[in-house]
Amino acid sequence: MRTAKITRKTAETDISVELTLDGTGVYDNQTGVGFFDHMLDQLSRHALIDMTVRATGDLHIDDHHTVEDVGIAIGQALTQAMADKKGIVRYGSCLLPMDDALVRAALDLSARPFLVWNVEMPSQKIGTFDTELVREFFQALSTHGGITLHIDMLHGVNSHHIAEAAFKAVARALRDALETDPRKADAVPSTKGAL
Ligand SMILES: [Mn+2]
Repeated sequence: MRTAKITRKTAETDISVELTLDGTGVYDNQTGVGFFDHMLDQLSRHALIDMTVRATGDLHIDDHHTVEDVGIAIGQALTQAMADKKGIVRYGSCLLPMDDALVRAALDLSARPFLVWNVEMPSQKIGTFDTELVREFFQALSTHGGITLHIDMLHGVNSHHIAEAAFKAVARALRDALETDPRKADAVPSTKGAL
């Protein structure tokens, strides 16, 4: 079983993340940011990664540090759980519709962090949540998970749908990329021999 546990404490946030990559999408995410919990639940459910997140952050300032630092911790946990990446498919992509929103995610578990973010949120807020924080989360996830991550919005008018479609698209792409390739289960999927 590929699992990881990360704890990360700073002056701004105190976070713990537990992941089981070969899970069934069982989740228990509590960050104090309701909409963000809803998005983390989607990530878990649609990647079939069991995920427990606890975060206590400086929400009296805003949600920024909490969302970014949870992204860092989940990225670190992914890196730890993937370990030597032996046998993984490595690449994944998904074109995901949610009502008006259509979002494409394509990723490479390359150990080369790179985020392409081509998403425009029509509103600044979803409830009390700042929509710009969705990008901050994926930037942190890409950097600390070592993921080349392209997220493109093809269509969308509702920010809740757009954000949720982005999380679900990345989740489905991650699920495929993390799967073991039975034709090459004993090898790292790179001509370099390492990722
Ligand atoms: Mn929703």
